[in-house]
Amino acid sequence: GWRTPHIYLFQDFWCQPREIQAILSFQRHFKARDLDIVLTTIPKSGTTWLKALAFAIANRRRFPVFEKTHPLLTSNPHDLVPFFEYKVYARNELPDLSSLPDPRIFGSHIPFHALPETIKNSGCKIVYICRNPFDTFVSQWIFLNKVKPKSLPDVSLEDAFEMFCNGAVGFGPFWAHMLGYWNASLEKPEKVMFLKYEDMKEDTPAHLKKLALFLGYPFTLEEEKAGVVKGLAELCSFEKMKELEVNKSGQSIMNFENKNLFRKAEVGDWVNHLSLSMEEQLSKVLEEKLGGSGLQFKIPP
Ligand code: PPS
Repeated sequence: GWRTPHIYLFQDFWCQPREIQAILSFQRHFKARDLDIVLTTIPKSGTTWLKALAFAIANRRRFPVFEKTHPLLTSNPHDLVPFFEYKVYARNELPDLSSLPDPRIFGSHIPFHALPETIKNSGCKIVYICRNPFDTFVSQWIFLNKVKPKSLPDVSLEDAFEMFCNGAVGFGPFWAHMLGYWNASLEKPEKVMFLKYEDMKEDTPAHLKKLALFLGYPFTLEEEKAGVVKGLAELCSFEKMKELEVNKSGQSIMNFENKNLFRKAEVGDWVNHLSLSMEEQLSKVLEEKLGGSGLQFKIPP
């Protein structure tokens, strides 16, 4: 019987067989440009948010933040910033990306070690957003049960948790995914930026300024005075995006409904789902796998 998702270890990370063709095509055929921006995440750690923020920042001359016709008001971020593996390379034909205007912005869940050399060797920027594994796990588990075929039974919290702690989760193990980008950002801070979901939530404007500077589109003092940083944060906020018509209906990633991308967006919601022994088990995994790396999470309580 079906209890847990069927995923396989491929190039040292876990994925579904249907994703492999597109991943290989992306690795073989993509040619990066110096002005490209590549946003990377493990699923459910803030991908949709980061896509919205980077799009709004890098395109704000073409699409001013306060304009009533801003694309983010009528399009889901995953349509404006496509995933390499779910959209760009997921078709039978190779895409023609040469005519796309700069800056081209793409997303990927692929771990750092599996990114094509062209991305690592060009001047393009990589931004990674990392979320604490407790909330990421809960968000993944709830999402999985929402989008799985109705004919299949729900995956239990216990089964999903065992897989997560063993590393068997899409694009994981999560610790290897995080450490790959964490170490890359320490080695090449001008190339790879490492953001944390919890920090971004705590002080969004400060992180937007850092992100804009890193991407090469720093906010001017004039913009700051005119409230552009704050306006941009509001445009991309969970509260704003969740209520947009396009995000209440419609589909962006494969056959998933956009509304499933917006749930609670809280830090620490995991306490409502995980038992004390689960908390202990996952804490132990974090200590074992991330201890000594310098990568830590601020999570209540
Ligand atoms: S995906 O499928 O990997 O692209 O999903 P991802 O966007 O990474 O993760 C979904 C979680 O992010 C929350 N979310 C947001 N947080 C802050 N700001 C904005 N704008 C935003 N949009 C989505 C979303 O609610 C999911 O987290 P949970 O904890 O499940 O609510």
